[in-house]
Amino acid sequence: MHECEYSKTMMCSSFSCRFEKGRIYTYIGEVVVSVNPYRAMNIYGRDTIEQYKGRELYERPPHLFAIADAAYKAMKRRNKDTCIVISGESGAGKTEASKYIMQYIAAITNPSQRAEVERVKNMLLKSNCVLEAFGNAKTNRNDNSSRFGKYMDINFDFKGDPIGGHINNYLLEKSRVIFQQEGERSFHSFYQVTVTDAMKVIGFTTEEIQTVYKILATILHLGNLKFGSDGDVTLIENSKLVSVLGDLLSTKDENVEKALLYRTVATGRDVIDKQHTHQEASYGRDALAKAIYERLFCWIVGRINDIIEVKNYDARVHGKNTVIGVLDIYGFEIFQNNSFEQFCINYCNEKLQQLFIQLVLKQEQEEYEREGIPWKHIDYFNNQIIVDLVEQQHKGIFAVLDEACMNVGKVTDEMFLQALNGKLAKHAHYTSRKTVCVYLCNSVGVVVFCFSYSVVGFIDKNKDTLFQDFKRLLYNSSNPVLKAMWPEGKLRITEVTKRPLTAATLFKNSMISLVENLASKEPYYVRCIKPNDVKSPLLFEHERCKHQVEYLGLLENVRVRRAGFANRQLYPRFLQRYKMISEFTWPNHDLPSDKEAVKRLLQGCGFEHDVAYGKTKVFIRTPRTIFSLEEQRAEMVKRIVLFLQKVWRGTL
Ligand code: AD9
Ligand code: MG
Repeated sequence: MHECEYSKTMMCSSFSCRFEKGRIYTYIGEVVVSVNPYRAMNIYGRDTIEQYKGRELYERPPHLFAIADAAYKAMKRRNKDTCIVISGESGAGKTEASKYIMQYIAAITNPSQRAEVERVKNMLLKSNCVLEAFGNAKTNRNDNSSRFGKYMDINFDFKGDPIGGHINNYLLEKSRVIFQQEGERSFHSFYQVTVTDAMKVIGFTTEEIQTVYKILATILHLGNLKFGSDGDVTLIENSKLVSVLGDLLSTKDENVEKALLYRTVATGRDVIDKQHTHQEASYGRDALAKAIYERLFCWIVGRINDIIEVKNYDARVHGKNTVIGVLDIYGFEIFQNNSFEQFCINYCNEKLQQLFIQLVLKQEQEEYEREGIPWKHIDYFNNQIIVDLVEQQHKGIFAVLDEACMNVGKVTDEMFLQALNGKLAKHAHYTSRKTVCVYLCNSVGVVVFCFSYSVVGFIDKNKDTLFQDFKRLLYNSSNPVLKAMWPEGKLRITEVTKRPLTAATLFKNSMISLVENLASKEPYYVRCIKPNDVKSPLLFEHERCKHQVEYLGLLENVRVRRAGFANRQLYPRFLQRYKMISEFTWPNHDLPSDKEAVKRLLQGCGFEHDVAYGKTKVFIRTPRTIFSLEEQRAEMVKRIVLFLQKVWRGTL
């Protein structure tokens, strides 16, 4: 067996053994690997929170709470912005992990129970329910799949208590409102009413909530709207729906009908109404349904941001406020039929993978250099080539797509595919086998994954055209909440000149700024693994796991770790924790420095071979050494307690 294959098999066996014992978390260095247990686990309660609060990473068994605590401590002690990046494929447990992390942070902060901080914490937690209702849906991979990307900043004051937050949302899969693959559903919001409670609690007004319902109803009715033809004239078959839509959108029925059947075009100085063909009218109706849902979602995020934003905090008085960012984005997904949305989602994951590789290696390397520890470079597959293939200016797939969309006249998806073939035929990671498929090959180590996408729909989804007439219709609504969602509708036809940015460009730009933002913070990672496709708490499929180990780059992660050190601690901190296990350091040492004292302690325990001494920190190669130190410490604590009890009782 190839060495790489063997290592993967071993890694999966270890995850599998731990999974069977209910140990769903494992560390690779400071990265937490989480295997979805698909059952309720009794490991998130108050008692567990207490065990992890303020502890160092290796002092307790691997847990999400330990990572959350590490990010929190780094932020509080060093006044540093940190972030927790959660990745893994669809259904692997990212959203659940992000919620536990937030719950942990909420539980360990605000010991003095300040009312305002409690209010903020409550808002931050409740906002999740609202976002999930509107942005999540049942897919064939996950019953509660996030169909948008979410990055949430939590702001803290100088005491380390939450004072507000901000959410950035990324590319909602809005096509879901008009089409779902077999076995899937539209967004939860179309099936639930219990949302409303959470919306009320976080401060949406009754008028706002009513408008939300009206928009959902509009989308459902649009789904039933049918067009017919009378000769050359396009008609609405079930015209009664027009007045229903008029009521829901608080606008005149005839305006609704006109916007559905005509578009206003400027030809020179003249403005004329051009009738839609049957096909154009259907396209317009679907585009409207998608656009109003997307606009609703963005508006909800905006309202939540208004509610949770930091208020009344003067940095000059209270000091800098610091941030922990939590990223929960849609995971890699490959369905039977993959389209533009999957292409964007998977590109986003490639970008995050790139950041992971760079930061994990870079940080490691920098720390060894800073501390004067010898370091040997580790080779790894750099997926920058895949990221470039998608996003590079002029040559990347997005650029070719944008160019195709800019052409005047009818551009088809097939023409786009031909343009891609012309530009990328020789690219090592691109093949196009069938007429409608693009294969993006991501080679990690020796294995090559081919992700294939159908180009059908790429042009339309990228152009993302919504006729101006709809924007004007909605802006002219007498419902002020709805009107406020469509500010660009106030432009007259002759004033609209700028071509809007394409969906791909908007997404690319938002991904670039997301990665810049993450790179500016100290990152902590949670890598989620999905053990099986049937949501079973009992089944661990090794092949599936190996596949994920591969594309999450966990082997590289381990290699870096193996060549490096599992744990590092500042000398004074190390002594504070373990000084009681050595006669040279307990209760105090008389050596020239803490570094010398740590050396003496470790020599005495026989761990000399497993450590290296940096300028300010001791580096420990294997977790086993830490566990052994912890055991010796626990034994010593027990003995000291017994001794003290005897002293108190006077029985010594
Ligand atoms: V997607 O990319 O948004 O489609 P996620 O977010 O990775 O996906 P999610 O967190 O939604 O997956 O987890 C899927 C399901 O697994 C949840 O609905 C739970 O039923 C189950 N799950 C995940 N993590 C845990 C856990 N720690 N404990 C118990 C869990 N169940
Ligand atoms: Mg999710």
